[in-house]
Amino acid sequence: MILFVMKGERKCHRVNSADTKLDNLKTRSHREILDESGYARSSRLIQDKANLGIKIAMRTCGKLSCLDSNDRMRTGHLHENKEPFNAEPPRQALVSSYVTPTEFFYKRNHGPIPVVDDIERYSVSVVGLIDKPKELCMKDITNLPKYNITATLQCAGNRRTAMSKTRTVKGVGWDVSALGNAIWGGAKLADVLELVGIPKFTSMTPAGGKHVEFVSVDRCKEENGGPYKASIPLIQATNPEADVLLAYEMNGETLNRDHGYPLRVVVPGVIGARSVKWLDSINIDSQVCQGFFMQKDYKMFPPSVNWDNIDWSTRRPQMDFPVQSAICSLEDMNVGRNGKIAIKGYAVSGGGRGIERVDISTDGGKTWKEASRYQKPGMQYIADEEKSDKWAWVLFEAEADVHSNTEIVAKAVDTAANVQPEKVEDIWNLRGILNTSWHRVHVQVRHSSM
Ligand SMILES: Nc1nc2c(c(=O)[nH]1)N[C@H]1C(S)=C(S)[C@@H](COP(=O)(O)O)O[C@H]1N2
Ligand SMILES: [Mo]
Repeated sequence: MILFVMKGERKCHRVNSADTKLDNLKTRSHREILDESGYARSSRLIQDKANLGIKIAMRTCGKLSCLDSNDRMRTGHLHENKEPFNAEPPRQALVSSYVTPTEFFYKRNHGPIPVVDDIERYSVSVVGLIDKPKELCMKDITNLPKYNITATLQCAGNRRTAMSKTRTVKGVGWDVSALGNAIWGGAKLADVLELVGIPKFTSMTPAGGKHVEFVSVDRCKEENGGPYKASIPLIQATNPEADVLLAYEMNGETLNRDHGYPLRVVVPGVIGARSVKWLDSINIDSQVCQGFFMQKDYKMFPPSVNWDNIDWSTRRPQMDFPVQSAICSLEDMNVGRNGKIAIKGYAVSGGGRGIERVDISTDGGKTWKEASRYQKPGMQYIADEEKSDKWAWVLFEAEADVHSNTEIVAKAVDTAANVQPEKVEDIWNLRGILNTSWHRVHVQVRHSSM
């Protein structure tokens, strides 16, 4: 199995809290560090919570993203050779297990990855349209009942590269692996909000709060150096069945820096962009978050909208993910021998809708047969069943007899009978999001000469 697809080398040295001398940095907002490869590293104090004196250091790099606590994965992924750090695993590795090992879980960042190292003094401020704003420390959160929720996180830009072949789109080029399925451990947001006096199933606070905004520690250029942020409706946040988590664990281990240490939001069934990492504060607001990634990005436009006529205010921020599937056992182009080939991949839908069916065609979409589906080994997957993980992907498997050059296609159907659209052209949009068109791979058969 080929696990490593390198697109560029990254060298960084660690800057830990001892090196950065946070206290000295208080007076200087910026300090440059040159590493052995000559790249300018900036170690910046990005936050000093006024009343608590909480310090969070963030590293930024001149040209390359920095390595972090889990250096191993930085060399184990296909990645973009640019900042910020984005990575996805090779297709084959992605579906080799139901739960995606953390090192194979895609990484999507809009700014440099922050270091939050003073965990004793770390806290989440809960502010806004509530009676009593509060600072919650890690203990307050870990003392709440802990839930392990298996949920697939998928970037809205997954499969963007294929969409850009129709017409150019703006955004990071992703193959089919900008998603992963993890077991997230943490407190339910509904329980956390109860700590600040917001009861379960609240759609509006007495002061008029209807949205829960998550504000992070990291800084992005799209926000003009401000923090990454996003919001979800209060009714979703206070519904324990929606399983929105403040997660401090991923796959049974402490969340690592790439994925949001020490605390991140996980909004199951919704595009990855709303699952804010490195949570800094929660703001109860009367309106939807006005941040860049809610208002000027991650919105779905029709194919007729281009950069000259776009009016961002005409569309709502994308939330639920539509039904998606992709074949992972084959690349876009394959040369194989006459005979049987294995077709394996994933299917997933948003909003907690299960996968009802995965159809496979070995003749470019003329005829179809159903693939078998599974989640946990030895347990039959049935969409909608209690035992099935409703927020998680379903892996599928089929076998095909291929005797001539052909196109193999996959399309999934969810429990609401939503089907993936046939053609990418029909759903093309200038930001290249939500490419959920039928996934096609080409197989060229080489007939052996006896
Ligand atoms: N603070 C912060 N949270 C963030 C982002 C970010 O850049 N900063 N990226 C978002 C996007 S677009 C996605 S798809 C997911 C990716 O999560 P992962 O890196 O853990 O896979 O995180 C989301 N949360
Ligand atoms: Mo994303």
